[in-house]
Amino acid sequence: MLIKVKRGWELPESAVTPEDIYLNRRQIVKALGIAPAIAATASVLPTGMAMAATDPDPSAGLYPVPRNEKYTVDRALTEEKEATTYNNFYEFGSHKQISRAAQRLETRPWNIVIDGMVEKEFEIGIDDLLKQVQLEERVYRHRCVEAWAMTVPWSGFPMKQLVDLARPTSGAKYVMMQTIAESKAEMPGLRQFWYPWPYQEGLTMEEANNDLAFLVTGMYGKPVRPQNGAPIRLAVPWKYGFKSIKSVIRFSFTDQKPKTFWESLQDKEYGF
Ligand SMILES: Nc1nc2c(c(=O)[nH]1)N[C@H]1C(S)=C(S)[C@@H](COP(=O)(O)O)O[C@H]1N2
Ligand SMILES: [Mo]
Repeated sequence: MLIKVKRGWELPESAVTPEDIYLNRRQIVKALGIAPAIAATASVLPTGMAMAATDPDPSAGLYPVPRNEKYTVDRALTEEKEATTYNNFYEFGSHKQISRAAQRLETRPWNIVIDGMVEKEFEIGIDDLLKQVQLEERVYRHRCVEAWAMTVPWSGFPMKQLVDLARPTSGAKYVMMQTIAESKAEMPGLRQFWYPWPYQEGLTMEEANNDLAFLVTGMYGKPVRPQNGAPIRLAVPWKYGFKSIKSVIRFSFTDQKPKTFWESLQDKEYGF
């Protein structure tokens, strides 16, 4: 097993003052739309005002989607319970038991920015994006550098469909992706300031257009869970798990090789 970072000096999460009482930017935006009068007195706002992950997901009706039999693996599926309770998502903590904490992630509204070397930069809401793509199910295996692996029936669409919507210019060589990192109350791991937030990953244009590169929006016939990267994450089965960036809010097309989260921490063990 590879050791990612020296952990001995990390602050235990319990030693940090909880910030739940503060309103984060997204909550403020949403609160303003609903009740401008109370938005001023932030501390009395009920936390349930913004959509919690436990609310009905507006995309729930889209699943299950037909399985693409071209992509299956010769392995038993990982139990759903396991795939949704043993996770890596450092924004919620640098251990595997982040699934409960991840329920705080507000997955609606969820706007995705497409920018950089594209014909025209734009922003699109996840539910609008879902209307413009063809969803299918694929069984992929992903392997973490820590030597555990999962076999999961993901639902989503080939990343090529997003590239086509984005219309990169001919000079674009890479696509850089970024995970949301707006609120420490929502994502307590962001308090671990020594990590290079936001989580960032990259693919070459060739990799992004490879039919295997899959943008995941569902799993086990349901919308993808927050702990697994709701509402949209990557799955690139020919790479280690760390490439499969979760909860993406930005796809940026560029001719510069993007810096990636793990590479900037330990480039010997985590290549591009
Ligand atoms: N934003 C973000 N994406 C991430 C990570 C992370 O910490 N933050 N961890 C990566 C790693 S190391 C792995 S192995 C997979 C784990 O995905 P899973 O929890 O759905 O199995 O997510 C990847 N994507
Ligand atoms: Mo990983």
